[in-house]
Amino acid sequence: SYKFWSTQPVPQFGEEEPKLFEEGPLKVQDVKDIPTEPIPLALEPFRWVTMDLTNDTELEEVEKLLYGHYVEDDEAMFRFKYSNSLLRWSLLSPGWRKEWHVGIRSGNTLCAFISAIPTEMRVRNKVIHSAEVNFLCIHKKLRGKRLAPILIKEITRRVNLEGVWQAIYTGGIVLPRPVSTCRYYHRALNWMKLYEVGFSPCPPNSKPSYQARKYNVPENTSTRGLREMEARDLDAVQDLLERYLKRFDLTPMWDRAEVEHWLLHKWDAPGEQVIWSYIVEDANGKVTDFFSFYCLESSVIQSQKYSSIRAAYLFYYASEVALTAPDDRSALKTRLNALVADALILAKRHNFDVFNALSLMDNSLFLEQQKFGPGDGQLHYYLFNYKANPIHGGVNKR
Ligand code: YNC
Ligand code: MG
Repeated sequence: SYKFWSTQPVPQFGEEEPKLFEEGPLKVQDVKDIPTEPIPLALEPFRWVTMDLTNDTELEEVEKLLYGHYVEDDEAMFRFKYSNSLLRWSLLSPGWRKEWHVGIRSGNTLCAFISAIPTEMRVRNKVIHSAEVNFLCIHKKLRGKRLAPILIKEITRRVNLEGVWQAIYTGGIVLPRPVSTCRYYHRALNWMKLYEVGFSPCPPNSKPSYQARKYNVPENTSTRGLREMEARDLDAVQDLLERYLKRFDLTPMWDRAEVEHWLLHKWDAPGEQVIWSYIVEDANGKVTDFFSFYCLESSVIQSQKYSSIRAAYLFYYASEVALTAPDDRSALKTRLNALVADALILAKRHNFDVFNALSLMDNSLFLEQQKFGPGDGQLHYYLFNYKANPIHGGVNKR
């Protein structure tokens, strides 16, 4: 019953294969066969536009569309609130193309958007030059009009024109057919606020004051050699992350410019920082570990007291412990718990209300011990035009 998705080069439900199959593209095409004109937008008065996100006015328009119309939880209590600086970080990454920032205007009003950025993705032992599609958004008044398939076909056309045939995307809804499924976990840092906005319920048999105390974190970090990551750490972090991610089946492959962008992105004004990255240096000055988290606020749709929640999302991390003692899960568990405990302290210090993580990479080793609780939402990972066996991966969502 997927009218659109059943026509696309994605694995369909009911076609699951019982055992290992050969992985690869579903459909092979040639750039010369890709239309050079946009997909027809039959509906008047709508027209395609390419958004220039280096122009603050146009960036602001995307920010405003998402602010009012992007992803909400099931009960419509919270909505993702992507700041201008977070959008710049997400969409102006190395190799970005203006043509992949696609809007639909009605008159002068931006009423729909979809985007892609280039990324090298490794699926098991194959590295695929691909696109990461994100920020599909249609104005609430235009829902249910089959505009989403048109946006998806148009971004596909623009990506294909660059000779890119595979894509990765994530979503909360089930479509044909997830290659991986993760759950969000939440660790309260400011429990009382999360309680007051309706994010964290008070369990029966508990009291708000007890809950608030349960989620207290120490004042100071405890890992020796922990400090903010700097430009001089780039080579070491790139090397460590690459070796660490080899342990997973679905990962990005970052070159140096991407490591710099994703981990050390600079901000223009106070309050605009999007990414926090830390490294651990041993007595010989060697980088042995690193971790990072980014800031994504959520609007609280109805609250007298608070307009938003400040959430930190665990991003990439790596530890030499996983590589020197690959079979010693307990050593890695100890190390990751120490690192994440410090990440919580740093996030609290930077005024975050909650710390989120997905059930991917080695996160199962610390989620429970660090008092993360499962959220209700699932996040499904999809590959476009690529057939792959089910995966336990390490691709973080932004
Ligand atoms: C979705 N999230 O199933 P069928 S995530 C993909 N991703 O098609 P209409 C989606 N497809 O079932 P509406 C989807 N949501 O008939 C719906 N669909 O086959 C499919 N929400 O279209 C749906 N952002 O226009 C159905 O639906 C068809 O008006 C229905 O619009 C949907 O960014 C949407 O959640 C999501 O703004 C735009 O509800 C709208 O309801 C909305 O009638 C709030 O569409 C915001 C929101 C989605 C966030 C994301 C990743 C998007 C990935 C898109 C797929 C990319 C494929 C790869 C392309 C490059 C290929 C190369 C190479
Ligand atoms: Mg529609």
